[in-house]
Amino acid sequence: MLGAWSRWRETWGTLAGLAGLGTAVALAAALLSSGPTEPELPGPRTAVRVQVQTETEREAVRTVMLDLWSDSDTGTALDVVLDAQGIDALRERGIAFEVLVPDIDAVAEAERARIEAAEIARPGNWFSEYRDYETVDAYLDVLAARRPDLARVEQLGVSTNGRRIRALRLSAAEGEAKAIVLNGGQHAREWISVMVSTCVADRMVSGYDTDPRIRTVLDERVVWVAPVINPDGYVHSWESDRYWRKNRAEPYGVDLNRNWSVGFGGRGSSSNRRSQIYRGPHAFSEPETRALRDLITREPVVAHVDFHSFGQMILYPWGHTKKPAPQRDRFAALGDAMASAIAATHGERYKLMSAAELYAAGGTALDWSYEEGGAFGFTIELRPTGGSGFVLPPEQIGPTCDEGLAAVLALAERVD
Ligand code: 0X9
Ligand code: ZN
Repeated sequence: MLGAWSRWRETWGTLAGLAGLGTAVALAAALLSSGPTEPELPGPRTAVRVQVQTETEREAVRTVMLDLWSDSDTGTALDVVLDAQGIDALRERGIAFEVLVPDIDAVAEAERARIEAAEIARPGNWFSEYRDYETVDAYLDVLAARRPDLARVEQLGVSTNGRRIRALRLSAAEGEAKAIVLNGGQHAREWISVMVSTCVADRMVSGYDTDPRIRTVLDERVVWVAPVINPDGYVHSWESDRYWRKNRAEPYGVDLNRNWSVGFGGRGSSSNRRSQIYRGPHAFSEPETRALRDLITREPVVAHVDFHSFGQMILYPWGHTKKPAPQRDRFAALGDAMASAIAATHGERYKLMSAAELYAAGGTALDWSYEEGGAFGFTIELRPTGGSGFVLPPEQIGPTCDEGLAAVLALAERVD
């Protein structure tokens, strides 16, 4: 679970602690004779929301940031991760910022300890805590076994490192029916997207007999739910680096949400393999994007929701260009219905806009779903708006799932 950064800090902390009194004398002598030999301990990695006024300021932030959590072309806010030197650099240049998470590794470590303790205690509700890849994957079988008349599990593909990518197919329709595809976890660190996808499937299975809206949707449609589209990345985020985003293709991973073919290679994606938005060598170079593409190609899909976090936003095409999509007004109406349905559950606001209005990015899923998949493709950025970022308190899984389900029902009832 610890990231490389935390491990490094821990190692030096331990080494410093292990240096007992006897060695301290020798160390002091060495320091006096040849200057400091022990490397400085790195300070915490801090997530901040920066207000940039000019392109020069934006560039200055880019050069010192360790990671980009969320971007914006139109607004002035950028969420980035900085070390102490980066924070000093902003202060020196007079760039305003607000701290979101003072020490992101401490937050990840607290989350890890909490999950470990919860596993030992093993209390009730499956959605009271985040679940790892194997547990989520096995839960698809549990749901299918609960209602074999409604649900079955299908394998969509196999990840780079050989993990299966599976989906739950939900329907009570007889004969051919239009399909709606939901997925989570394109980005490994966005754990809430995995939990919300799984939870929406769970609610549909358990609500079929009691909720007339769910019954109608499943009587008339097929709903496909693929909660973990990037299993290797998700496992890596659980086991090694909480803030891992990409898949695990050698050597540095590919950003799956830059690997789709529409607008591939365009703005907001990178050819630098180390970049967090590295698009891969060519469109659909990755088995994970191919798995989801093949499902959408072979099924009569009318809508696709790609769940992400964070920011509380509903995004519609285009993402690769600021030009309006042919059915922009229809997208906006559907998005508006989803945003209202979300607000009606817990009063939370999800902003509606085209993806490129937020920032242009080539090779994303929603543009492909629309142009090539013939579906109304949306990206929903789940909770929170900023705050704790990717590490969302587990008490918010249930309410965020209420929002996801409300959005999906509102969409399913309106597309044909
Ligand atoms: O950048 C992404 O892939 C998505 N945001 S995230 O913070 N979850 O990584 C948003 C993609 C939406 N598309 C565009 N903005 N074009
Ligand atoms: Zn994402």
